[in-house]
Amino acid sequence: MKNMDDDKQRQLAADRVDPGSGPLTTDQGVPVDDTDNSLKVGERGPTLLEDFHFREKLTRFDHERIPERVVHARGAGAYGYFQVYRSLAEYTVADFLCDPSLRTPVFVRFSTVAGSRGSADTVRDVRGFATKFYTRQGNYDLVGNNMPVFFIQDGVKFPDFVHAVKPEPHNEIPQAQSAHDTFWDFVQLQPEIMHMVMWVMSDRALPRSYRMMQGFGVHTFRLVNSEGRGTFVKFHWRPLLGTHSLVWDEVLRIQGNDPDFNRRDLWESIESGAYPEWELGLQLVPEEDEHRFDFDLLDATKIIPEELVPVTPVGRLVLDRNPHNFFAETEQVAFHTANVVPGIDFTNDPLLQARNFSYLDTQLIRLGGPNFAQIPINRPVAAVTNNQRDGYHQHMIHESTTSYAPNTISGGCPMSGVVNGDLRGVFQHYQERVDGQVIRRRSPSFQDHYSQATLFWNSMAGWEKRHIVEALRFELGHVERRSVKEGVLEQLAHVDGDLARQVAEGLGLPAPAVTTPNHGRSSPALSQANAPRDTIATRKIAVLAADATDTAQAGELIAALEEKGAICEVIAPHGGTVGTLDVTRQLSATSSVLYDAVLLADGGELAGNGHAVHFVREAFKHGKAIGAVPRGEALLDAAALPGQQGVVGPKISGDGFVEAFAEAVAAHRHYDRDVDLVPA
Ligand code: HDD
Repeated sequence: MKNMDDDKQRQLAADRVDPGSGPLTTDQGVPVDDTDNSLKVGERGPTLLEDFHFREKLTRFDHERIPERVVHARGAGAYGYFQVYRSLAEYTVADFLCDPSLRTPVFVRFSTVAGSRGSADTVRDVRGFATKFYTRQGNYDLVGNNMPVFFIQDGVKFPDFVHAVKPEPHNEIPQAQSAHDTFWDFVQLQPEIMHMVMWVMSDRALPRSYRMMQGFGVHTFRLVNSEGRGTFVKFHWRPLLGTHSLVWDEVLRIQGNDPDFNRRDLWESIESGAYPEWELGLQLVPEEDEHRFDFDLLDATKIIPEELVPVTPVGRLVLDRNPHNFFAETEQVAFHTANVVPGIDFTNDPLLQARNFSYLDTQLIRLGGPNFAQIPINRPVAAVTNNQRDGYHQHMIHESTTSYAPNTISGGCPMSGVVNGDLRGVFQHYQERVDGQVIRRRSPSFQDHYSQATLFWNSMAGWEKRHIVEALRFELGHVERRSVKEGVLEQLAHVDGDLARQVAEGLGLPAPAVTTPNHGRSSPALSQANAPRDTIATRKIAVLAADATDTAQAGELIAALEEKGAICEVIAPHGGTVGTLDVTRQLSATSSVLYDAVLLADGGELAGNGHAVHFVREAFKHGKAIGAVPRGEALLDAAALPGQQGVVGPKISGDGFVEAFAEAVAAHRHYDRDVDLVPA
């Protein structure tokens, strides 16, 4: 069911305009006779200043751009709803978390961090996962990422970190990449980054889809119940489709084939009715347990291992509606960590404290003044009543004669929401006693920078470790300064000696002499190898076919796979049709990297087609499932694949084939193939 009629959509409907078939007008509503020729003195003469339409049109064009976000500039968004499974009143007074019958409208924006607005989607980077809940008690923003930790511990380092990872200032190179000297120079000098470096060098930084990645609030926040009791909380989003990644070589090729890969994927799945879904999970820690761990809950470079505090599922998020206008909605949406509602509060995490300043501040420049909360996408569905009035772009016409408090002239309005001492429904800051010396120093409880980086490394499957080593070799291979590489190797040696040795070997540098012993602990929940792989829903399967294909048989296979939720596209040497099948794309106009799996519906002609052979080899190289009907055997032979892992057929057919192939596709990737031998 499309969520057409929630409070937010009803509110937005009033702002949506359809220029329809009306006449062309100026911004003042004056009909225009001709927008193709400027007003001139004679047909070949100079243009006149009095051509107000021409001047307005150019002026508006000249001012069309607003500053892109200083980080997370590239993104894509969608509307949906959130619904809690059961009341969480035991922990919080937040209305939207206490009423299971309530569907709270949301807008979610996914993003990459380092690249500019026009950069490619598939880069090695963290992904933003920001959710605006339009609750009845005002807007609540959960501004998270797809990784549960962060690069730095104190927000005062954020400009340094961002300057280091962004393109270098002298030549603005490289775009949307961390594989350069300034980033790794920062890494070698700022060891608190090492846990996050492990995540960013892992496949988590290459999500297959926004719909197939986890989200995390990162910080420890606080839930507050009606008695004022606080509970520490970490927020987790878990995708129903599983957590899946691309592989590095594929990522590089997708950048050229479809720079909008993740954006398009989100858009198309929502348009097709395959609405992405996440489950919200909470890790809850009673206040009295604050110091129970060997790390500090206030340190955003640390997770709470799920083996210590399980993630309790509490609700679901569904995205079911694309925006109507990218600029008006996705570009102008303004998130802010300090947008909280009663029952959700902050902690003294110094990173969070800095964010609570920075997001409001950045919107003032980005959106041009203090009234940005009136922009339709940002406007709460809850009533806004206060004395904040003037400033650029005020859209409301406030009619009261007063704009101060207290007053008698307006009967004291707007007045405090506290009626007869009843504090329910108003935001009350959590009452925490804080004592301390004014001091510019990091807490000693923030000093262990390596244990959890090691925990992450130890928790990885063999192929995940291999990918991390390859990523570090690639990144450091692009660093020019030997001293920087050596500094990073020394840092890696504190995470794991073997890791540092393998990376050093790839770089042709000596392994660090001093290594820190590995503590040997692991957390299975951290490995993507342990994530569920039980569905092929929305996986894209390329069906390679040609004129001689038995299209009746291919059609049946396609129907059986689509029945399981897969999306099949027919790829053939030419466009139009092959037999009874419509060709989605001709071979020369697409690439295997845009698909999750390949079905060889034919062999003969395709076995002699370089595009087809390359397609199969490349898919194999990237770990994808390959299915072949008996007629596809010749193409399989031509591809000369070194190994059978994840290759189904051509000897089995019928239902047995469909089931075996679906299982291979659901496994997502077959990483243990010997792909170095594949010349794709
Ligand atoms: Fe941030 C944007 C996530 C630390 C300052 N951040 C931004 C967005 C996401 C995050 C998802 C994009 C929101 C959107 O789609 O519009 N940021 C995080 C997470 C962090 C984090 C999960 C650590 C846990 N950020 C962080 C710090 C600071 C900022 C420490 C500054 C002290 N972030 C910003 C910003 C941005 C932003 C400069 C750029 C555009 C915007 O806010 O609206 O203010």
